Amino acid sequence: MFHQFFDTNSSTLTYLLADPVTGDAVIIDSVREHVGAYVSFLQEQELQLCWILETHVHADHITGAAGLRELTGAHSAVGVAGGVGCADRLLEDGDNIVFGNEVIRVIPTPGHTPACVTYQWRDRLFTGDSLMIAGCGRTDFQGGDAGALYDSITGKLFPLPDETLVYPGHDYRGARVSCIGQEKSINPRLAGRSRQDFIELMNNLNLPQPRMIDEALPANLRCGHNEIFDVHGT
Ligand SMILES: N[C@@H](CCC(=O)N[C@@H](CS)C(=O)NCC(=O)O)C(=O)O
Ligand SMILES: [Fe+2]
Repeated sequence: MFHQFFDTNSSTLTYLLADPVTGDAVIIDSVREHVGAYVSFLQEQELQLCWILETHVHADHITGAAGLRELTGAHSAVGVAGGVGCADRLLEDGDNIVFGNEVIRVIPTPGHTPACVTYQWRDRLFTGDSLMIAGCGRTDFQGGDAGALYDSITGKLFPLPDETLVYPGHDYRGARVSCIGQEKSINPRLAGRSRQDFIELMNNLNLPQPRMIDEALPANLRCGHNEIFDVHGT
């Protein structure tokens, strides 16, 4: 079972996967403002949330991890390099996340941030801000590294079968899914570009900072808790 949610404010794509037999579910890249909607969906579909997964420490929205943990008892997980000590599990290369009879494999894809991971489940990839549809994550803050991103995309994602589906962490143009073959051939940031071309392009994007970065980064490093909660130690 598979469901895609969209947050219009940050253009974040959130994914809910579930084993239809056992009802065990995971959510990838939740957004705090939609925790109520996720919980209603889980209840309507009679699912139990097991894992709250992050593709990285987000700069543009606050994760729903804190609320989802409290309301569902699910465990949170994020790449080990993210410095999110409050997470229940810190993910490393090749780790498996099990829900019901389903397995997700963790593929580190650093570059947008050092702790970015891609989740592989069946025929699909949840690439976060590593590989986007006709784009990729920026590399100008949060320890971003254009060379590392090029190596992650071309070395770890592009070798996968062309028909592997690509579900990104954001889409700013209304697209919802792509595949490896399509991105390899027509992604304008990557197709036909050398590593050096890519680095030059990424280092000259001159994008404005995400609107919520000052609020989002510290909260996401606290698993979605804001400072007021932390002062009281909860
Ligand atoms: N206008 C958006 C910008 C968001 C943004 O910078 N997104 C990051 C991901 S956290 C990115 O990599 N964007 C890629 C791009 O715009 O090409 C906001 O303020 O939230
Ligand atoms: Fe991001």
